[in-house]
Amino acid sequence: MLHFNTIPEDYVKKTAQCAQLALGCSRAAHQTALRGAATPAQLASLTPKVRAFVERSAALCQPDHVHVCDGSEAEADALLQFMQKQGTLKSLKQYDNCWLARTDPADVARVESRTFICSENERDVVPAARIGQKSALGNYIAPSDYENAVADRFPGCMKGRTMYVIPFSMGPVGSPLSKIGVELTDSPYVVYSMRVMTRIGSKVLEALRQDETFVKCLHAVGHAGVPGWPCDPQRTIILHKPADDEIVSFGSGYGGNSLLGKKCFALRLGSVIARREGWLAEHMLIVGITNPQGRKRYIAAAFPSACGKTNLAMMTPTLPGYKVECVGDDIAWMKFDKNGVLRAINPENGFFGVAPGTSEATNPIAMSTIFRNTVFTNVAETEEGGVWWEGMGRAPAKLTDWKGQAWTPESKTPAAHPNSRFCTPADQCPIIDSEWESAEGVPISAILLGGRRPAGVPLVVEARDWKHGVFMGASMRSESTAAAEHSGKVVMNDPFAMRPFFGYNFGEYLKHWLSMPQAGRKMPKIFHVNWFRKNDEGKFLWPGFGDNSRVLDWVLRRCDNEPCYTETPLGYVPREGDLNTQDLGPIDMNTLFSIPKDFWLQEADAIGKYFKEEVGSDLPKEMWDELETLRKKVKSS
Ligand code: TSX
Ligand code: MN
Repeated sequence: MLHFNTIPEDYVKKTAQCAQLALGCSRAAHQTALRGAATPAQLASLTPKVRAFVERSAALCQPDHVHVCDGSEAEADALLQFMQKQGTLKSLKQYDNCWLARTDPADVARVESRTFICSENERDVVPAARIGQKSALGNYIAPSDYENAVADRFPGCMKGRTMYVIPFSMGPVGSPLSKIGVELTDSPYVVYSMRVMTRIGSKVLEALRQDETFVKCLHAVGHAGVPGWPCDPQRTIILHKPADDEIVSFGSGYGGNSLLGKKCFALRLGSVIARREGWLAEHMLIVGITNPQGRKRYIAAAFPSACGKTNLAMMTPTLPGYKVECVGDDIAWMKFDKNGVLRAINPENGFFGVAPGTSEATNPIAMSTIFRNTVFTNVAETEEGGVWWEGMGRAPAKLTDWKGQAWTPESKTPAAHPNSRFCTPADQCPIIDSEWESAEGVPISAILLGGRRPAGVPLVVEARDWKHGVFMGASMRSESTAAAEHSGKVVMNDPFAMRPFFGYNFGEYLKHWLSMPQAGRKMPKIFHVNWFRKNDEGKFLWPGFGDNSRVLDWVLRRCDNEPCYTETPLGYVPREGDLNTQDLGPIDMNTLFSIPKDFWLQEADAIGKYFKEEVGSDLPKEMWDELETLRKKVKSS
């Protein structure tokens, strides 16, 4: 795509003429912002590759103006002014520099069915068992279909609009673990969100002068949608082409569909780059944990959606003397250093967290992070110019719901959309870790995997070794609200919490994980946790939240090789008395750690069926061996 090697004759001239107006025609506010925008000198100051990308994309999309983002405060102010005039954002008067956006009701979440990975060979993307069919582990698109999808949507799509050029860094600018992208978008909401979620602007262009490598990200919202929220849900498509370091997204302005640094770059393309370069791009939070002796360790943890990843990343421990600090809540880029230590960075610069369920009770740290310099999307608004959502506490008598309609506690629909979000700077988090922007990354002692498992799965299990840990990741499942056509909850496979985010064949992904142990490397221990086991009456057996520090305490003691464990068919678990439950009140530890034989024989069958039907001959033999070991151990238990 983007085979436009030349630009229309008059394009550079036109851009030059309009340089003073780049944020959108003759509005005074934009003229302020435009000082230092896309003057011919600035276009010329782009590195040749960035300039070529901008010019051929502009030739394709035909924006009225081009604005190169410098990342300044003045630029941010101008974007806010413009978005208020357009009706995209409104000020939330109760807080400092907080904003409310309401999307088109048809543009509220990532759309997996319209998200594709492009490669010459389908097998690069889809495991053997699913070639030519729909795969749960990634949608394939052929290069010709990719080009057609672009050609059907992009020509002239930015007419009447400004194309913003966002140079952004995933990870601290200049860190050897960081990567640069350039997103071209016609959405000022995307620009403003990208300046929260990533590092953007001139400092990134400067870094590009040392190394010209960047991921090309092209995004346009389309011309349908509601006033203030242009989008085109019927034609939405999100395309990734790893071979060309390219992402193209059309029709959606929301979240992971449009903030292309996050899921598209940091996970989907990131996983492909990581495999090529020998590191890991994972859907994991990162936290620092200091024990009562003052010893600090870091862990990374992968959980599917609705397991409270952000809550764990900002946890307030109940165990005396423990301290938890946050490095990141969603993505970890991890690489073994020359001393064999696994080092992790959070490639993001902010939190794009689900609002409903966030409260003083579930996550007081998030609550003290988000009420300044934050964009809220699709939450409810109070009469005082504040925000409200389900799970925050008592509902006010009168609200404006996420669709802009009057709402009262008697209303039958939720006031906030279930996928409503806060977009807030990470450095505002009161427990942000002192090393969160460390260029070399933080050392990882343990990797947690987990899921929402109402039955059968113990609170915590340590993998016997790395290979067993990879099997635990491959066989991860979690209870989730099923697709709209089903009712109730079902347990769904979500290996490594990466199901929607694999950039390449899942079988190859497992082989990559299996290749990590190498001479001189100190391998982190791997654990599986489940905060969500219930008893026969449907009551949670474990209090969760800050009391999860008791599990982390055991995990870290295991990292010190304390012999505080016993072997089970599933792996190592705490012996009676090994888990610190002081001051907890009664806990049914027997049920919490029970390993029901019938359940686990069924679970083994379900895992085997999944491996066979979704992966087939691409599944590494080691995974079949691990499944057989599990079966044998459960049978003889
Ligand atoms: O985030 C959660 N965590 C991790 C916290 C660090 N949640 C919320 C999940 C939705 C996103 C949890 N919910 C956790 C948990 O550990 N555990 C549970 C289940 C649970 C809910 C309520 C209680 C106990 C367990 N107790 C009372 O309501 C009193
Ligand atoms: Mn996520």
